[in-house]
Amino acid sequence: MNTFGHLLRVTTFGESHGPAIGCVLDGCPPGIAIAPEDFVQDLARRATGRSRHTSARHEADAVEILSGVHAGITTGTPIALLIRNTDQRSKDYARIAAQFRPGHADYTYWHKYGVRDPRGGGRSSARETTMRVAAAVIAKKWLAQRGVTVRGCMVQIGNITPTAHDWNAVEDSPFFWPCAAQVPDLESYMDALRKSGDSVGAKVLVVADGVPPGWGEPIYGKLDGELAAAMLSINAVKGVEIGDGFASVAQSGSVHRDVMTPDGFLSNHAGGILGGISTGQQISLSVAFKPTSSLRLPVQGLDVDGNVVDVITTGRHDPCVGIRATPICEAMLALVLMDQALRHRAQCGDVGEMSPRIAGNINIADAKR
Ligand code: EPS
Repeated sequence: MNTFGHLLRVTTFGESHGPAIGCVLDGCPPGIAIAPEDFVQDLARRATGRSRHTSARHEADAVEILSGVHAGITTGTPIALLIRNTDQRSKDYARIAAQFRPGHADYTYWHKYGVRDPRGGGRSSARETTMRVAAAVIAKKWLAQRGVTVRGCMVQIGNITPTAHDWNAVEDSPFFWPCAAQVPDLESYMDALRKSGDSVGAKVLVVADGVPPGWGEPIYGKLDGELAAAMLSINAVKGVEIGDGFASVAQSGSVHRDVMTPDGFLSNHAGGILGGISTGQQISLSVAFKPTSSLRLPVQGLDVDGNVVDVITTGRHDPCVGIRATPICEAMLALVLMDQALRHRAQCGDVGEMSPRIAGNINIADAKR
C-alpha cells in the first residue's frame, strides 16, 4: 500500500538506490502557485549530509515537476514530482545483502515478499520520506492560504529534554531543538554517540495552529486516528501521543477536561481534538522514534538461510533518525489536515464554516491556543 489520503491522495514510489524516487499528488485543487524553488527549503531541512549528526549521503534533492502544474499554478490534475538519486553507494550493502539486521525491516520485507532490494534499504529506507515532504510543500501552501500553519521541533533525544521552549531557536539548531543553550551539549552528546557506533531514539512535537473547529470524520476517519496512522507510517516511529497522550492515564477528569469560556478554552489537554474532530485549538501531537537499527557495532543475527552470522553494517547511517524527522512529521500533519479540510468542505460546506447554532453561543473559533 503506497497511497494514503481520501480526497487528497498521495502515492510515493521508488527505492533508496534506484534511479529515482517520486510521488503523485492527486485531488489537489487548481490555482495553487508552485515552482521548483518552493521545495528547496523543506527538502534541505529533511536531507542527509547537512550536518555531521546525520548520514553523510549527499543528495541534491532537486524536484522535477512532471505534471499537474502549468504556468506556475496547479491545474487540478495529478501532480507528479520526481527526484533523481545521485549519491547511492550500493557496495556498502553487499556484505548484508543476504543477512537481516536486528531491529530492521529487512527481516519482515523478506518474510512478506520472499525477495527484497537490499541496496540502501530499498523501499523501507527513510529516503522515501523525501517525497512526503515534497508533496506537503503544496499542502502547507494551501493550508497557509487558509490561516493554518504547521511547525515542529524535537523535544527529546535519549534522556535529554529541553530546559526551555523557544520556537525561534528551532531552525537555528541542527537538531530542531527549542533551547539554544543546550545545543553545544547536544553536539558533544551526538559526537560521542557517533564515535561509539551506537544510536539513540528521539521524540518530535508537531503542532498546527489556525485549524478551525470541525475537521475530522467520525467515526472511522477521526482526525486523531488518521494523524496517528500517518505518523506511524514514518520509518522508525513506535509511538504517537495526541495532546497529553499517555499522561492522561494518571490525570483526573477534572484536570484533563478543557474548560470552555466565552473567551475560549482554558487549557488544551485534548491536543485540539475531541471526538475525532478539531476543536479550533492548537492541534498537538508527539511522535516517538526508535534508535536507528543499522549500527557499526557487530551483533549476532541470521542470514536468509537461517544461519547464525555476525552482522556488521557499514555505510552512512544516521545515529538518530529523529534528528531529521521534524519536517517529515510536519509533512504528514499537513497532508492529513488538507485531506480532512477538503472532506469537511465536501460534506459540510466551506472550510472553517461553523454551525450557526454553535457560533451564536460560544466563540470557540477564537479559543485561546
Ligand atoms: C537510510 C540509510 C542511509 C541514509 C538514508 C536512509 O542510506 P545510504 O546507506 O544509502 O546512505 O542516507 O537517508 C537518505 C538517503 C535520505 O534521503 O533520507 C535508511 O536505511 O533508512
